[in-house]
Amino acid sequence: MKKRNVLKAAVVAVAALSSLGSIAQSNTFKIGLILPMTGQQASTGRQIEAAARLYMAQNGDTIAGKKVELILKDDTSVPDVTKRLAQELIVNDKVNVIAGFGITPSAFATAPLATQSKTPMVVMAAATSSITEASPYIVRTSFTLPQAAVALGDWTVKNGIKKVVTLVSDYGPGIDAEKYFRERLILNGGQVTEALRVPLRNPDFAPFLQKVRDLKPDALFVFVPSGAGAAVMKQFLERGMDKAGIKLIGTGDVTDDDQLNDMGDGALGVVTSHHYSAAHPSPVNKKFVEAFSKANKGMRPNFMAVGGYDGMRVIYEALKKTKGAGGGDALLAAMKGQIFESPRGPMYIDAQTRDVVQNIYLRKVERKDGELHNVEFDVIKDVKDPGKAK
Ligand code: VNL
Repeated sequence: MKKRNVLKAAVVAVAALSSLGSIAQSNTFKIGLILPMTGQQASTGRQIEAAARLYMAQNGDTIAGKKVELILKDDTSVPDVTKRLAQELIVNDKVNVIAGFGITPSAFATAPLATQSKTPMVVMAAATSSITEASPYIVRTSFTLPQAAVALGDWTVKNGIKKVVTLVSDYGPGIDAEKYFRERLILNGGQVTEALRVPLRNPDFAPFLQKVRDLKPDALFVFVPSGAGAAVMKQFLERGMDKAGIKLIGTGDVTDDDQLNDMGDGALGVVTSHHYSAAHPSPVNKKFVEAFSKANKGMRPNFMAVGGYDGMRVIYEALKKTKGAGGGDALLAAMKGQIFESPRGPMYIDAQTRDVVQNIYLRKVERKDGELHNVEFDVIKDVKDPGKAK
């Protein structure tokens, strides 16, 4: 008898606990943020984490009656690790959204899990065009390499640069950059005299740059991922390639705001195309840069930070719109078509492709208020990913 009562009590206690558990769970909204916090792409993780935390500090952590919880995981930019972490976040932590994804292979490795579990996946960094096609649950707030590269392909020939050597990291975004820059250059009457690809992991730029110096093109077009630009710049200058009359151009990843101010005067005059500059002259951006810097010991936000900040906004607004009810499909629907002013300028999430549509700026490195900046001098408005038309 006694034993049975104890058992009964235990059953009741467990039932109470589990219903408490489900109440607690339904009152929290969990975002699983997977980023490279260590390893070669650590600066991307640092920038995006800082931006996500800033967004939460500015907008509160209770939305539609739910407590927003950010669960940060370090994937060290190894795709198998990204996938395992995403699986744990979805199955064990029961997150409502997964976000982050520092590099393309990490995003591709995780996409099938988003589809299977119907979990919205907000890509804040990775920028290969085809990523959004890997799952109908992917929404992107960063950019695509074709978006950035096409604008520069137009600018180059118009500015008397005809013969170009391309140098890209040998994976998704590099291949996109090479292809779309080249197509546009040729369309305008220019020529790619050599296309060089360097490994993503532990690249040694020296032999490639030596080759470029011998080829003596009008310009060297570069795509390397965020964090690798300073090494390219240093070796480019050490070889005196600027003095030999070779211009350095590229997508804005090479003059990354995270590193630009430490690159020295040799970087002055480098022209790039991109969607974000910390020097973008809008009140919204000034406020963003100031708040970011203040919250992070003077750190300057780069294009990764803005992808993280806007990604949080897209998630928050979707949560507001669905009033915290509904699952992944409702959230995803509320993410599609969002239109707003980002620190980068106006942008929206294309409802069909779930990809970002935004302005692409041409910028030149200049000294401004004593610091090196990507100063915008031209804009191509509302650029859709050119990769999607194919
Ligand atoms: C990627 C594209 C990564 C652009 C980057 O930095 C970048 C990517 C880490 O898709 O892997 O600047």
